[in-house]
Order: sequence, then C-alpha cells, then structure tokens
Amino acid sequence: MAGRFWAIFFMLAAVVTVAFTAIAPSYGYWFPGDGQAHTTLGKKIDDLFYLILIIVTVTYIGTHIALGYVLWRGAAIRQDDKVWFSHGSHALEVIWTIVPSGILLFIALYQMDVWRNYRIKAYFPKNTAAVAEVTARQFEWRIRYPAPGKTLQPRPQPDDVYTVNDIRVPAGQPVSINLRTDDVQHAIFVPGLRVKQDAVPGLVIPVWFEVTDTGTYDMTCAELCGWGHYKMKAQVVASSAEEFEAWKVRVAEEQSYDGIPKTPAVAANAGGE
Ligand SMILES: [Cu+2]
Repeated sequence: MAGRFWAIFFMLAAVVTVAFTAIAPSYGYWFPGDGQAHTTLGKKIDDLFYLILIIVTVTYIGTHIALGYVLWRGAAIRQDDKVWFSHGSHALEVIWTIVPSGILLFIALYQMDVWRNYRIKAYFPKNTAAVAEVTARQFEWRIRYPAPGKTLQPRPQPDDVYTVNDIRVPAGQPVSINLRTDDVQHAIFVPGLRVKQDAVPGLVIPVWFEVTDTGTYDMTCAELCGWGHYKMKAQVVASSAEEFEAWKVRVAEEQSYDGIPKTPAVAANAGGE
C-alpha cells in the first residue's frame, strides 16, 4: 500500500509540472518572455534559456514518471518473490553516462554562436560604436564619454564628459562600453538588457549591446564587492541618437561652464544664479 502511495505521489509531481506549465503563463506567473529582453542579443539569450528550460522540464517529468513506475512495480512484488539486483548494470551505466553527456555537448555547441557574438571582439557587429568608458570603484560607476562629435580615446581627454551611475547610449544601433575597475572586482548587470560582465582590475573589457527600445533600464553591481555594494544602483538610459548627442552637448556645456552661457539650456539653468 505504501509503495502505491509513493508511486502516485511521484507521478503527481510530473502531472503538477505539466499542469503548471500549461496554466501559469496565462496568469502571468512565468519567466521573462517575448519582448522583455530589450537588446538584439538578449532575445537570443532568452531563447537559449528556454531551450534549457524545455530540456530540464522534459527530464524532470520523465524522471518522475520512471520513478513512479518503478515504485508501482515494486509495490506488486510479494515478500517471497526473488529479488532482482540491478546495481552494477553495465548497460544502464553506459546509457546514463552517454545521454546526459550528449545533451550537455549539444547545449555547449548550440550556444557557441551567441557566446562568441557576445564576448569575442572580432565577432561584435561591424559598426559597433564605443560610446563610453565605465569605471567601477568603491562604490559607484564613473562614466566617461568623448566630447560631442569626438571618438572615445583610451586615455582621458581634457574635454571628456563625465557622469556617475548614469550610462547614456543611443538606441537602435550596436554600441559598446569599455569596462574597467579601479579597485576590487565589480560586475555590471542590466537585467532588462541581458547584459552582465565582470569588471576585473587591470583589464579593459569591451561590452557591446544594441538596445531595441528607448527607455531607462536598472543597473546593479552583481559582484559582492564590499560594504557599499548596495549603493551601486545605476541606470542605462537609451534614447534616440539625436537626443543622445543633444544630451552630451548639454552636459559638456554644464561641465565646462565658465559663467558665459553658450546654449539656451545652460542659460536657463544659469539664470537663477
Ligand atoms: Cu561593486
């Protein structure tokens, strides 16, 4: 009797999983899906995630059905039946070594394109523009942009534009940021853009992404870097290319303001002083 109970119990796990998978999405209880990754590559990363989720779900259901079946069969065995020992079965060992290895190998090869596209500079989109250098420190993100109309230089220039915890990029085109850190390890993490990269002292790591929708995206530090880790909340703001340039002109003006307003925006700000 107890054997039958556990057989049904484990089968039920499979049934509940199938039911949940079928019903949950329509109630909004589901993983981030279509249209929630706001970068071109992020959508492909989500596809990989779902591929793995499908494999895991099928394996989970299959395992529980098999477990339930074995328990059900076992419950039917009477005390005086001869016991069958399966321990040390060569065929079984080979099967459950080869099948998972095959699945892992498939995932490893299948995701290679996305990985290469994401991490290896030679495979970045051809027209990727380096918009800024992001330097992590204890405990904030310092962002350095080239002056309006100029290109980003490896070393700071006198007319560079700076912000803190505020990354601005143009949307609809591939852009890259050069990630550095002044002190300990930090990690840039923008969930909505599916962008995550460790910042390692001594390295300048280019990170590219193409934001598909204009908007403001939360950014955090994903490396427990010290007591001020929690303060490293930042944002990535994606706007049209024109707005991005206009914003940069305005910030450049504000930073080099010498009391003589050159644009209406700065003049308006200076008016109150
Ligand atoms: Cu940090």
